[in-house]
Amino acid sequence: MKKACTIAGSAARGGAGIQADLKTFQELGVYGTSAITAFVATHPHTKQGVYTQSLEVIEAQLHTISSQIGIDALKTGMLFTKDIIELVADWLPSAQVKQVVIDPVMFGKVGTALMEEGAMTSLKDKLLPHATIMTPNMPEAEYLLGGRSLTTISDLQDAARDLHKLGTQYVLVKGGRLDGPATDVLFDGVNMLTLEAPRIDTIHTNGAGCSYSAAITAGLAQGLSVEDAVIQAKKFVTAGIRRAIPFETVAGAIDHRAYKEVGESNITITRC
Ligand code: PXL
Repeated sequence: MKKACTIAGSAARGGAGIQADLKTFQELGVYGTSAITAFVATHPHTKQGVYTQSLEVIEAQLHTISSQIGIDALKTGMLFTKDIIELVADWLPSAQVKQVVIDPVMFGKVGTALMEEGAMTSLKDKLLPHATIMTPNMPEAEYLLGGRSLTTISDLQDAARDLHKLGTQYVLVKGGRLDGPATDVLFDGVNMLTLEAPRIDTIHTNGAGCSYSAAITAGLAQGLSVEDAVIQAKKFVTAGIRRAIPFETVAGAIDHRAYKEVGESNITITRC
C-alpha cells in the first residue's frame, strides 16, 4: 500500500486539517500518516483558538514517520509559525520525498489567521522551492502576490504564472470564490489547464481546500501524473461538496465518502 503523510493542524470539528487529510487518504486507498503542528479549537473562557505544538514534538513525529513507515507523497497544511515552516523545510531533504504538495494555508473560512504574521518569507524562500505543486486559494494567492486583487479566470492564470516563479513545479490556483462556475487553473511553467465544475450553492464547504490537496497527494503517492492527480482531486472535492454534511450552528463539512459512493462529478477540462 502506498503511503501519504500530512503535516498540518488538527481541526477538532473534524471537517478540515489533519482530520480531512486522513479521511481523504483512506477514501482514495493510501495509508495515511500525520504530524500535527497545532490544534485549532476555541477555548470557552480564554477564546484562544490555535495551540501550536513544540518543535520537539513535531520533529519526533516527522522522524517516526520517515524512519518507521516511509513516505511516497507528502502534503503540508497549516504550519502556522515561521519556526515550524523552517523545521519542515530543513527536514524535507533528509526524508527524500519525491512528491511534495504545499497547501499554503493562511486563513480559515471565517478569516481566522492560520499563519502567523512574518511567516510568509520563510514559506516563500524556504518551503515552496521544495514543492511539486502548491495549491493556494484566491485569498492566499492574493496575499502571496503582495495584495494583488484576483477576480477573473484570466487573473488566476496570471497569478499562476507569477507564483510559478517561486520555484514550485506546478501551481494550482483554486477559484472557489469566483463568480460563476468553480474554475481552477493548473500551470506547469508552459501549459495552462483549467478545471471547471458547476457551482454548488452551499455554505457547507469546510475542509474543501485541505481535502483537495490531500486528494492530490494520494494520487501522487499512487503514481498518477500531477495533472491526473489534480483532475481526480477536483472530482473528489466536487462530489464531497455536493453531498456536504450540515451542522446546526457552524458551516458544514464536505462528505469524504461521496466520491467513492456516487462516482465521478461533471468536470470540464480545457487546455490553453
Ligand atoms: O481549511 C483550512 C484549515 C486548515 N487547517 C486547519 C483548520 C482549517 C480551517 O478551519 O482548522 C487545522
